[in-house]
Amino acid sequence: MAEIKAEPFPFPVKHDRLALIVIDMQRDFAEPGGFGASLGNDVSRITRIVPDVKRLIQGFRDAGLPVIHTMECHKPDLSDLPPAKRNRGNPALRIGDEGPMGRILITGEPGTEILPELAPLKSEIVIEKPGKGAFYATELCDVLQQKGIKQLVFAGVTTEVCVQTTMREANDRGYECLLAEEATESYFPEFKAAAIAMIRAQGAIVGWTAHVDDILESIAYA
Ligand code: C5J
Repeated sequence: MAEIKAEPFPFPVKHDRLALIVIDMQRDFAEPGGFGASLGNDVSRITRIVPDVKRLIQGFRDAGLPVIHTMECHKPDLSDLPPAKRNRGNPALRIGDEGPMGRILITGEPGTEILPELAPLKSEIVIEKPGKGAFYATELCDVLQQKGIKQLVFAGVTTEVCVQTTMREANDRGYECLLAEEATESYFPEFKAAAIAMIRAQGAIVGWTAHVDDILESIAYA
């Protein structure tokens, strides 16, 4: 059986069942003036992982494997935004407010878009999600079932919020999950480290973690 070098033990990869999920690599989380910055975060941490996310995406495309992108965003009338989410955190700009890149985290606004360097191909699926987890109130489950996907490699931001939430949702639905360590980031380095540790603890209780190079080497020979 093929394996990817991973922690806490090798990931038993089935290349014909594998997809990449790139979580929320949006301008609103990565650029000054966006939602992440309005919460007081240092967004330069997020832009630093772009080269690793890009080469992971390219590796999956070159191998002919599915790449799925997600975007955290809401309808312009905010009907899918619970007040509890909108009011949380006392940010300088709330979701739906007009900011320098358009309305914060609203579908179709410039700041909500995926970073241009990581833009989805027209043929790739983009899941718009109103929650932190990508399975909540989306078509992701149906998409994965239609494609026969059973294993998911995760990249994107932030490690301990939308990435970890989605990995836990996927794990509970029976998917084997592998987090690409250099292709995920948090505004808080200690939270990234803790998320990685808790994901792979207790015999991969949520999933595995691996280096981008080891994942790319495996899919190059798929
Ligand atoms: C957050 C995310 N952190 N994509 N969203 O609000 O992790």
